[in-house]
Amino acid sequence: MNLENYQIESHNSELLPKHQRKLAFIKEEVGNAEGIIQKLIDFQIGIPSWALGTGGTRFGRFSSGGEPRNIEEKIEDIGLLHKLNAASGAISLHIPWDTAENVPAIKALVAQHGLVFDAMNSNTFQDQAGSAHSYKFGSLQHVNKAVRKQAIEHNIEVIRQGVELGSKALTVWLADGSCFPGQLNFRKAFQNTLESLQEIYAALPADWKVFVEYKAFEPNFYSTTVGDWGQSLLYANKLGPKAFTLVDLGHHLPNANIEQIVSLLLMEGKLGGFHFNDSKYGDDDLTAGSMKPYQLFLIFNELVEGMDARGMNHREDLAWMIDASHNVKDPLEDLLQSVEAIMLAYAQALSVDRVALQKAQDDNDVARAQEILQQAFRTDLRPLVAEARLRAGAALAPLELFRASNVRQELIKSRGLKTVATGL
Ligand code: RM4
Ligand code: MN
Ligand code: MN
Repeated sequence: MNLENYQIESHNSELLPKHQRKLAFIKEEVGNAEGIIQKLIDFQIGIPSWALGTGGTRFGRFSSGGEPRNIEEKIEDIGLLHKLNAASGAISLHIPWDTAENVPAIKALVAQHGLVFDAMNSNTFQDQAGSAHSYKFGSLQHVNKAVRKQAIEHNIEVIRQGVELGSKALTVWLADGSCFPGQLNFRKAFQNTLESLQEIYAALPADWKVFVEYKAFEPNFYSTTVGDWGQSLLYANKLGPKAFTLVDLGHHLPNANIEQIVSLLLMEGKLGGFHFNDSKYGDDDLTAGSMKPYQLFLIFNELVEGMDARGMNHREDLAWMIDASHNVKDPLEDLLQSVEAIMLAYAQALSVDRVALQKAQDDNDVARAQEILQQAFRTDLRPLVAEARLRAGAALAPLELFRASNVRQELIKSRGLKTVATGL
């Protein structure tokens, strides 16, 4: 479904007077408002191709209808999000869920929607029809060399597809691990995984990166072979300069200090990418910022500080992506909310008074340091995020416009009520 420019313009003109009042107020409050707005305009968040349908759990799946039936329709959905918020300008594909058959046509469609291809994702956590070996006991770690070889070749095939599409990175998330004590020799599993990753690394084009994503548990419940940032960093360091750690917010044990992890990975030049979501218990894949918005802000605070310390480009130098699953909400509405929460946390982090914070740290003035951070977090910067959208030609209130234009009803009309998207 296409949203026309005039629809956005009439939506914006209705909301404009109220928006301008709020913007004028916040510009008085925040010193560098114009600088923040420009950074927000530049910032883009990748949307995963596997999160455009209704997710579900192993207990059930309740489709909201009109789900994209193929990669073309997934691109159209992301194009629509991008039209609404001008901040969802990248798509991340999961292979083989979203293999492009007609590459030139897919590239043209992506360009037509103003999108680019983000990191490619391999899948060695499910068995695919027709494949010779099963991943029941792991893939890159497997005790049987033939299974490892199959998984390595799949990753190299994903790189090949990514090269054709113009992607520049491969994300490897492994379900590998063990469910029971004694099942695995940890050291051998690590070494097999490392050797397999080395073969994949050797197939990377010169200008590509590989991201090693870690996860503490699930689907294996006793050990995970890339279980935390320490293990991921070990692999990344042993692999070489094109290998980085990828942080998925839902992949930590409860209460992990993710902002500290991010800070140290950046210090080491080994943070490569991000998967945003939120959780209360584990890998819940909930809407970013829906549970712990202060934590999201604190993470962005370290990201901005750490990237600036290394002179990094906020938009280009890390791969930013949402990785969520939508069980009860409309996936598109959920993604709009996630992008909004991420942009807001980024804006808040940009507004932190860094000079004052450093002084408070140097003076061991703990109360002052807390005040500085909470001042940034509690100041309502939503008008700056909205203004960035307005200047980029998008909607002041994307979710409202999404609903007012009956997008879901239109999608159901054209695609049907009982469609099922590949993915989570
Ligand atoms: C995993 C992990 C990966 C994603 C899969 C679908 O938990 O987060 O990034 O590709 O889910
Ligand atoms: Mn992830
Ligand atoms: Mn996950």
